[in-house]
Amino acid sequence: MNRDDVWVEVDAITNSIASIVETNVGTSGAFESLSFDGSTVNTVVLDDVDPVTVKIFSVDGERNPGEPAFFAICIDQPLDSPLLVSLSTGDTITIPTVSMEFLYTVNDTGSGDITVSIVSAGVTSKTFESLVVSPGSAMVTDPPIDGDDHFPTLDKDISHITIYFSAAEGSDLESLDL
Ligand SMILES: [Ca+2]
Repeated sequence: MNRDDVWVEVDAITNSIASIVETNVGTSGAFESLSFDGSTVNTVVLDDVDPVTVKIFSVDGERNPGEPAFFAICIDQPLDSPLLVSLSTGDTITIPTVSMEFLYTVNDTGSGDITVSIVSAGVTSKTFESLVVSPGSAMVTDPPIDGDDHFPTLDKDISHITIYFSAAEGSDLESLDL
């Protein structure tokens, strides 16, 4: 029968009269003859739609070259079944029963932005009434967009550099042309 849950059900209520007992049988006011129809009746119950949302986001939206990229895959409500989530990296992670998130790390030793997307999500043997994937992908940028914990990159051709430095008083060496 229909339950107010997130899973699709197609059951029906089935019932029939099994027996009847007349308490005043044989006395005044009782039926002269009482019988019943014991055939089965079916009442199909329509399911409702309770959506579940799964999403991915970056725990820290940026990283330095060589550092891991951290993501979290979350659902908006705990489920009574483990949720299997396939990712664009080829990995499949499992959000355990009653849990609402899974921390996912890409141990990429190279450089460049890393985007991870949710390819599919589902549970074994049951179907969601409605499964929403939003947002379905997240990105960790490399190099970081902001922050001062990294060296700036040079984007111009440098043909001449002058280095200035402090010199001991009395010294006539104040700059060095390269
Ligand atoms: Ca249901």
